[in-house]
Amino acid sequence: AAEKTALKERIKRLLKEREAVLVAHYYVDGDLQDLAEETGGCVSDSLEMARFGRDHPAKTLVVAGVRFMGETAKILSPEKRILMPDLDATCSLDLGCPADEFSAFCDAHPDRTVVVYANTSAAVKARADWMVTSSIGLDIVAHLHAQGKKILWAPDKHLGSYIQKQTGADMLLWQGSCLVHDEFKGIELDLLKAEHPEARVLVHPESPANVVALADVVGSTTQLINAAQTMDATTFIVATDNGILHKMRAAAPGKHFIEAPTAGNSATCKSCAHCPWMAMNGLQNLADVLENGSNEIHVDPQVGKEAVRAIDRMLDFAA
Ligand code: CIZ
Ligand code: SF4
Repeated sequence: AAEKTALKERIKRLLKEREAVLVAHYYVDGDLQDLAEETGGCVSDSLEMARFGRDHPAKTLVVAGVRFMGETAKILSPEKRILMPDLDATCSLDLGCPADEFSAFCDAHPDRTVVVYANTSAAVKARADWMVTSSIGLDIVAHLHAQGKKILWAPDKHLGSYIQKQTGADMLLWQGSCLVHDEFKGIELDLLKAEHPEARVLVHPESPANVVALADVVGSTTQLINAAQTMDATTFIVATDNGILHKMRAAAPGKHFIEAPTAGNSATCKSCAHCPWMAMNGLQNLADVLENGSNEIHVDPQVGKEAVRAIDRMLDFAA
């Protein structure tokens, strides 16, 4: 514990010395979320992380999250230095949607408006008309559908089919999934609900349809935290990365949170609902990158220029 405190103090000092600001996702270790908050940085979902980083005057942003979040920060602020605790922290959605295959898919369907989720590489965003996050994807697709547009959606098939059902839009779906949310199980969730009839169920739409069907609230991380805070209930079952519980407990003190069951919930694996790539962010590697200025994110400037259009469309829509 003494070691941890020393490490945190060192990080705070380095952030000041380097004139850097820490931006952390809800799914990373609670210590990093606390540090971001205490040092004037930001803890949030990927949409808010991107906006905060763009608008903050610091010349260096340290992004505690996964690679696409660092890339998005770089695309929005090419003049800033973006560092990440571990450059190998990726995402199964990003990995499952290689730019060359995706580009060929788009070429085969030129009549469709290309909408991609934030969890993609810079090169995939460069091929898209729109980038969306889970907090705003539904509204943007509804807007495009109202204009009579047909949509090509990538990469998350669960989020895509959820949005398709809600909006009635014509959507062609790439078949990607999040390795964390894909593990939530409807049958087990139904049993857990029966054990806790008073509980409200909060589900992120990257989860399978039979899990989403059992939800009281379906939403992005920020929307789920708001629901936990404002809903008139004291017990919640939560189907998203369990890193979010840190913020939920702080936002809704006195309330009780239960992790939704995953395939791996067993005697050997009590909490499988945690992203292995988010978990690569820690105090030690954060301190190291601040000390050395290592692990800088680079995006090809031409790719960045093409990708920023899809992101700016979303930000303008959100404004
Ligand atoms: O699952 C993720 O990586 C999420 C929810 C990212 C985000 O949009 O904040
Ligand atoms: Fe990707 Fe899922 Fe990890 Fe989010 S939780 S970064 S969607 S693998």
